[in-house]
Amino acid sequence: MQSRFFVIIDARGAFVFFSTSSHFSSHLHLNHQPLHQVKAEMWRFPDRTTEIGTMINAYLARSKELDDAAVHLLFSANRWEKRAELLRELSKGTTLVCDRYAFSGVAFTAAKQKTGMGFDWCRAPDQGLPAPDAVLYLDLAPAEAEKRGGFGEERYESREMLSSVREAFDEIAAFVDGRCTRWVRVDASGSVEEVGERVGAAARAAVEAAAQGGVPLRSLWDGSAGVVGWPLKEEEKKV
Ligand code: FDM
Ligand code: MG
Repeated sequence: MQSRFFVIIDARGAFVFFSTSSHFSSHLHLNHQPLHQVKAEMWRFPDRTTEIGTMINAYLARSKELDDAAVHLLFSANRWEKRAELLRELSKGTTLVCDRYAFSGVAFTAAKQKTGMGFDWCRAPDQGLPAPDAVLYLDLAPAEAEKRGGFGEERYESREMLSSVREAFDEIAAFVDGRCTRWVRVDASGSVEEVGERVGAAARAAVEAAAQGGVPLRSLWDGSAGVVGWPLKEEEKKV
């Protein structure tokens, strides 16, 4: 079974669609239907469990102030510190479904509109990380997002910020779609069941398209084969 890599960008307060356990021999389920009998793992970024993730968590929870550029680099470093494990799982044939990735990194920092921190600057630190086969972007109007549970507790959860983030995502979509990944916009308005149906259909299509392709792992952001540290050496596959 060829391994695949997908990213979901979940609107704040949206629902959980995946009933994958974190064990790596679990099966990927979408909308409560087994999608494929594939070995799948659910990941998320930021990974708040590492030391870097602890700093990010404190920043998001507003208990710590950090420089905008520094925190952007921490989010990126949080992906880099998981790179070896991510590549190892892919080399073992595990399909990874990941909640947020570098696309959120670029969108949230670019949305701050700081001088000198445009899209090029925001993309730079993630250059060379593996690109996912597809991005499922769950799009929701900020006015709708704020009605959902838990909204407003963390940094960035304001209508103004999310409007700016949404515009940034449109630019990112235009830049990455067809270059290093496939960008699939999913309407995240409506009930749990409705959104679940849409995500299920989009994910099914993405998995099927990726399963046919035999496409090699590509790199952020240019789609080249230059993924840092890939393919793994024999001894790196073990660990
Ligand atoms: N976020 C997430 C960033 O600002 N940069 C990143 O690189 C990533 C992965 O952190 F507001 C933001 C996006 C969101 C917050 O929230 C994480 P969740 O609920 O854990 O996805
Ligand atoms: Mg989330």
